[in-house]
Amino acid sequence: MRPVVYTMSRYYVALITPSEGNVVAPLVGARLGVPGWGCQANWCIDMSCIGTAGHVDHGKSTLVKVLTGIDPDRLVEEKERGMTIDLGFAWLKLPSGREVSIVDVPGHESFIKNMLAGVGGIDAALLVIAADEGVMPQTREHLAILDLLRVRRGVVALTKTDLVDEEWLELVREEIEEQLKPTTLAGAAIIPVSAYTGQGLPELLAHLEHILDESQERQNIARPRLPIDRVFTMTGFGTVVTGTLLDGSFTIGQEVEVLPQRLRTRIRSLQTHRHQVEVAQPGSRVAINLTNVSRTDLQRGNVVAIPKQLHPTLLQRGCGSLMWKNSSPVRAPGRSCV
Ligand SMILES: Nc1nc2c(ncn2[C@@H]2O[C@H](COP(=O)(O)OP(=O)(O)OP(=O)(O)O)[C@@H](O)[C@H]2O)c(=O)[nH]1
Ligand SMILES: [Mg+2]
Repeated sequence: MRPVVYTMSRYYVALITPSEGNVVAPLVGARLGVPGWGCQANWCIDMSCIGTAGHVDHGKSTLVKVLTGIDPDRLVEEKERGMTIDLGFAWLKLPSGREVSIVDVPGHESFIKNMLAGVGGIDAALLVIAADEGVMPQTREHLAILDLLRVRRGVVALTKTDLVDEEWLELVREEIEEQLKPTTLAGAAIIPVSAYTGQGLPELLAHLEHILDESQERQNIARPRLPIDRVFTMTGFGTVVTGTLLDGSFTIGQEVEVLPQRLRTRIRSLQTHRHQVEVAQPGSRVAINLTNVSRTDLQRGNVVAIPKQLHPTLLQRGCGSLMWKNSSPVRAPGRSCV
């Protein structure tokens, strides 16, 4: 069961859910009823989602662009400032033909909330560390967040290798291994790459394939949840929301509700990687065109679900870990329950 991170002003709390059936939806606090009631648990061949992580300017977006051919920096302001501000999205086909979504996050500390919104539903992390700078504050912070979220699959892209020599590369590699040791990504492969020369990119792709093959299949308990990470209006279509789909599938024409507002609406159309689909699968990046709701009624953090399956609440019992900003997660012995 994936924990949920609440962001507060100076620290993060990951709530580890106390039983299989209870899920706290980001920013909402929604309680899912007793597990297994009225639905058959089953497992399905999944789509996978990878999230980038790493310090500002370490080359995350450039790497995503060379791997996928899609520029994840889509805002004018991002182009002007030469940095990622909000989440970016891309996808690629791995050598086996498996399609994988990539969520590209900003590295600047001012946009850490956007980073948190992006890594909630990922299967594996692509931690990008520039070889010339090595481990930096947001490398540590992003790593600590991945650790709190129990992201156990990941690979380190040690990028910008065209700027350093072999001796330096070895020193940085040792430093990274040390940083990874106390985290869920301990022992993760470190692959030297350069987005400029193309060095190491085939090895990186092969390794991503390997860790996704090993990862657990996505759960389908017929209780789909889509934490919204983007809302926009498309001329001629209306309101569209996007997110990573968890725990079930959505179908065109299905009635859904948006929480916590409890707005009833219907799915007019569904897209994954810009292709129309009839059914959106758990683990996939999904864009949902919703009927009869306005863009201004919705915001990031709202959750699309099946009517009456999730109940918004402000209280949730659970166990958590506390992480002070720019430090490693601090765990109370046996975890703290609130
Ligand atoms: N020499 C060299 N420069 C690179 C490489 N990859 C990226 N860069 C440069 O590093 C700078 C930052 O790259 P970005 O991809 O924007 O970095 P980022 O990690 O996405 O930055 P934020 O999203 O703002 O955190 C840009 O000027 C890139 O051209 C590389 O492999 N080699
Ligand atoms: Mg970027």
